[in-house]
Amino acid sequence: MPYAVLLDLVTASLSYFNKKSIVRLSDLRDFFFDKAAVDRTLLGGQNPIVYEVYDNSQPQSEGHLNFGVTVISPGKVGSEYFMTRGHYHTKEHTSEVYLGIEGEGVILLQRRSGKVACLPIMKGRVIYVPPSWAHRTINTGDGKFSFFYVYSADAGHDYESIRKSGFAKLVVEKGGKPEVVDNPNFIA
Ligand code: M6P
Ligand code: ZN
Repeated sequence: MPYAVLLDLVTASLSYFNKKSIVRLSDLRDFFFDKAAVDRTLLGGQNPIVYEVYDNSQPQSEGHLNFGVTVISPGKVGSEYFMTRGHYHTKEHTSEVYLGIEGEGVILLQRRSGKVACLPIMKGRVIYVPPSWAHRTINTGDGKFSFFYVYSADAGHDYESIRKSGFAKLVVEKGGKPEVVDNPNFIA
């Protein structure tokens, strides 16, 4: 059935979602550059929430759209800002749209050819992720970074490519500011 939800554009909260995911540092060890820094934090007894996803998850079939809000906490692992895993869509021809609601961040995009792009996201900014572009969002600010997203419900998330090869670029803090640098561990 058709339905409506409210998206509070100040608090970035949804009045309804049917799937909530909480992703902690321990879930992201393979995705951060500085694994020793991850291990130090975990060994120190801390396992912070890096991001949460409030999803309106639809049947995983062609024609449906999933939508929701992702909230990335402020923080860093070594000098790398808190971020999502990032993924290609398993169905490579599917696309995605983001709308910035709160805080500041960037979206890193990359094609399998190695072509990369990096776009800032802030309140009101709409980003189009075309087919075949992997995407990862990164919180470069001091507070929460929240955005709304919509994508094909049957797209699927290919995390394994990112787990193995990483993104070609890292978003790190240098001298108090975000900088996009080459990832020395990237496998083309
Ligand atoms: C966005 C969307 C979701 C995704 C989430 C977290 O909100 O792209 O599909 O799950 O970010 O990103 P990831 O799953 O790559 O960690
Ligand atoms: Zn996606």
